[in-house]
Amino acid sequence: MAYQNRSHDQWRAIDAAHHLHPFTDHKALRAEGSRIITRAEGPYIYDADGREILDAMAGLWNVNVGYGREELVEAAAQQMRELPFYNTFFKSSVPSAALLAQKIAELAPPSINQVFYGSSGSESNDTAIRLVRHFWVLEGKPDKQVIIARQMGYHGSTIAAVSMGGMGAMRGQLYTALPGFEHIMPPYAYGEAREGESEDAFAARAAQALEDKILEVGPEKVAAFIGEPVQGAGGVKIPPKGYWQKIEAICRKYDILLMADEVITGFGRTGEWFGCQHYGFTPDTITVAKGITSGYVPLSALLVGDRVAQTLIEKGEEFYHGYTYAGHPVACAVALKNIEIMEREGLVARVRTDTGPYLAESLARFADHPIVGEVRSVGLLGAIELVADKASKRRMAGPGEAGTLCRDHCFANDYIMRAVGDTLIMSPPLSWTRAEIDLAMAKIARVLDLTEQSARERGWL
Ligand code: PXG
Repeated sequence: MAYQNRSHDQWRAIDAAHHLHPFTDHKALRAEGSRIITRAEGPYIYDADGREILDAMAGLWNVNVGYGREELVEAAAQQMRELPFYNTFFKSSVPSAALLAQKIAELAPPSINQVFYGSSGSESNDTAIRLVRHFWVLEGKPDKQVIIARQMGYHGSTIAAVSMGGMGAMRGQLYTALPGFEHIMPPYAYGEAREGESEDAFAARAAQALEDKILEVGPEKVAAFIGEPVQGAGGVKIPPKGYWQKIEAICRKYDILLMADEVITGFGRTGEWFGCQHYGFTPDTITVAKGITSGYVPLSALLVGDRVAQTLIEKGEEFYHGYTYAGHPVACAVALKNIEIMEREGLVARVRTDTGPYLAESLARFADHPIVGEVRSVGLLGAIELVADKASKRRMAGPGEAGTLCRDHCFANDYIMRAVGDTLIMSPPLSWTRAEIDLAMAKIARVLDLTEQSARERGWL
């Protein structure tokens, strides 16, 4: 095997010498050393010591068909042999990009029929920002430029994506944020609902925040609203029933485009091909990445609804935008094979009817655990929120400290969940069966107990 010829420490030394990691305190990481993952198979990843680790994050929310899929390797190899690269600029195209666009149009809501490719969620969100603003200029309404997004929303790491995003720490490092973005409250009932407020009333209040913001900015200046159907990196924040219908109605009332960022929810995560189908609303654009190729190679896309596409196509003016790797033939060939696997194995329906409900039922058992404030899930997205006191929702320690403690217990027990603040989240491969969910639940039971014990030792409880 390719990278089995050095020890973990040797790999760590090579890595620490020259590699700057994303989202990392580099001083702390170099003191501690990275965990080097050398291979993976099915639901497991293996580190350089050969430890077998159950990966309940599917890589980074993306390895939806699981690891070790030879068919995807073959699809890439065959495409590389035949045509490793050609661009899709200057009136050229490649078959896999065309076929994938056709396939996506078939899976997406009926009014979404066009695809603009990129290589990452951030890139495709930049495409989305540029395209919706350009759309309004073509429509003769050049003042409609402001995009309204949400606090705790994650749309990527480029300057535009962070300016649009609602992550406080990231925005703090923008130093100069791009203008033209506004933010409203997230539909996060556990953290934001008032004492005694019903689900309906909270949904109405969270959606009303959009209408209030539109009126504050002026509808003639607002281009679009963007949201993730379920806020992923913000902590798997699942909207209350009716929220998306209300948001959609407000967008239509003021003639504002509705943009869905489905980088996490796209390609089956909620038990439908797209999260908007799960929640029953129809966006004007959908951003996808991650699960489109199950992460085997990078690919993203902006799916464009008929209204925006028609204007773009009919006006006949060049849209000066595009990336070298837009419609990369290898990435598109892998995506086609990935979707074929998902269809053949019925993975989306399985999440909807079997593994999704089973995950919900399994996680619910932890609701009574002394340090658990709330468990929530939709499809194969799950979250466990840690608190010191259930009634007051008081946190155990400083921001994120309990979450980090629990995550470290996960790692030490060969299990991967991610912590967002004090919320532990999971987003396992859609190929997981009940058996893998059971394995994960056994790990969770153990790490919650260990976290409680460590918290007591620290005087947090
Ligand atoms: N939108 C959403 C909803 C995302 O979750 C992006 C856009 C950006 O995609 P790229 O491919 O540019 O990273 C994302 C990515 C985490 C984590 O730790 C989440 C993401 C990326 C990296 C880390 O939760 N989401």
